Amino acid sequence: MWISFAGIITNYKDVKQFLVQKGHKFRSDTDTEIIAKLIKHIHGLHPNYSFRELVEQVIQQLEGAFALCFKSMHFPGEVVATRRGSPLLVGIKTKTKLATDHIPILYSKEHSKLKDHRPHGHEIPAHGLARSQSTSEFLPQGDNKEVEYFFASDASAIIEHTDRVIYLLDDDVASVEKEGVLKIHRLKRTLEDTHAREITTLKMEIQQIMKGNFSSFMQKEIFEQPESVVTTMRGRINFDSETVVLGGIKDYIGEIRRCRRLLLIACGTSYNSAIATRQLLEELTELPVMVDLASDFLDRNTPIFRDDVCFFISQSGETADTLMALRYCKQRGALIVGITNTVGSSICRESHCGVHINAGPEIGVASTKAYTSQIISLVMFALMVSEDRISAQPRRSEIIQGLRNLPDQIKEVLELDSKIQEISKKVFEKKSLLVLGRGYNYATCLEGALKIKEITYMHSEGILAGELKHGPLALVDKGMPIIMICTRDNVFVKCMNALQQVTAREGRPILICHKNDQEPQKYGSSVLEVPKTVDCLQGILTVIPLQLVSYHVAVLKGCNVDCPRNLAKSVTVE
Ligand code: G6Q
Repeated sequence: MWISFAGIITNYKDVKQFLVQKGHKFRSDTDTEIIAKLIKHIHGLHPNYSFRELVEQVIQQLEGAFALCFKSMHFPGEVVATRRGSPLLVGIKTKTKLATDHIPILYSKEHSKLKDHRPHGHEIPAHGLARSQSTSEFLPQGDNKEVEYFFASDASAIIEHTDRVIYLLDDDVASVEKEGVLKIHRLKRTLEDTHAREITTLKMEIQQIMKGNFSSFMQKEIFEQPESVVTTMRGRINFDSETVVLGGIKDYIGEIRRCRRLLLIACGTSYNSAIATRQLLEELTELPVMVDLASDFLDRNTPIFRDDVCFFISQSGETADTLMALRYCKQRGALIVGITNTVGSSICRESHCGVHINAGPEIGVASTKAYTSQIISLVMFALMVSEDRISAQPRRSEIIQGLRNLPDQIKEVLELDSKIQEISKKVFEKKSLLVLGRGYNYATCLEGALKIKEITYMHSEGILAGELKHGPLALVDKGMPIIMICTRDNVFVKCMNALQQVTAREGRPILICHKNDQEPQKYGSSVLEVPKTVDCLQGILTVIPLQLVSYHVAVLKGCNVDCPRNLAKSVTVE
């Protein structure tokens, strides 16, 4: 038995105990092994079951989140794959066009009821399909019937082979049988089911998932930001007429304007993008805005109302906590808005409406370009909601022009790379690094510290400068490395105050400030000058030096930049 497994089986101890009682011996303590033993056990009890039926029996016994792909010497030439809670897609490669762009679902319960009376293999196709769709025939047109199938968690793994994919849903069981025909089964029919899975054409280019001249995907993705912010805005902002249209949300804008409050729910970097935009959302929508970490939101059983609008921000669109929070809010009747980077992801499919951030595939575990594109997507949302408010027009206009200049300003910030590399040499052997700021730059502190922690394994904390005197100031002395963000906005004076408190305790921070701004510079041990933009966009320009600091420190420490220890790109378990 060959099994490819991603995810976690939460009841594996119970299953293992059951199998041990039945006489099975285990070589490891992994949840993968119980799956192999369980299928063997069921095969022993039901030797006539097909490979697909065995897998269906197995998944009924499993709890948790998983994507599984099976091959067995008992069923040569066959593959069976299934998912629950973890992403899984099937890539299809053919020489000629396929006969259909949908594949119907076959319902196994009906099949098993009727199979005694029908020849083997004649499953009952789904009802409710157009005649052209009601076929399980999934072969290419013409003489060349050759088909190759690819099973993967992420489209970037297969894009070099094919751009045609089917995204499987929870509990779909896809089987490729001997004759090379792909079928998708489900155990039972539900009302919500669409009875067919669509074949989607990916818009991803191969070079998007290649490292090119960069040493890691993270470095490539940091340097892609002048382009990724443009693709996020493309077709959505008209810089001349100063209008913004988000196609995935426009039909819901009236409902959103009438809502009780906006809730922004996410994890990690995606949560930081919500912090980065909360103030602007409050200002332009004039609505109360709550920002929550998905895990904490669920722990609190937070009250949700039918007239709430809940945003779920997620690069992967598969993060378990975020997805569960989405389902929690949906059950309570709130409007669900998904902000994701992954077309076809669970969050994408389960939202009522949403925005694809279009940052392109992000492969490095540490999120970089997705963060800046998430901020831009939320800013565009705020601009769209406030379009009919006359008093907001000057503010909207300055933000839209700020967005227009952003790509060039990002390029300017990226030119600081070699200076940042030199600064990183001074801090990479230290134990800790504090990042201080306030206002719109507070999110940058949180995000910068998160980047440093996750890829350099160095302790780092993002601290709101207003909180300094309530505790963190005790950490400050001449040996404590500090990065401080001090840009000219409505909290500049307060930031200068915090800076002086730090220097009075012999702290010599590395400063991120505006170009040619002499006042803060005299207090810094080193200075990183960034171009000035509108306050609510400044965080995009101040976070990039911190992304680069984390990158260079990780390289200097010999860490694996793209795959930091203990972390995964899609966190599909609680
Ligand atoms: C940060 C990480 C991580 C990520 C969360 C949420 O660098 O990538 O913090 O942001 O795990 O992931 P999603 O955005 O995919 O929901």
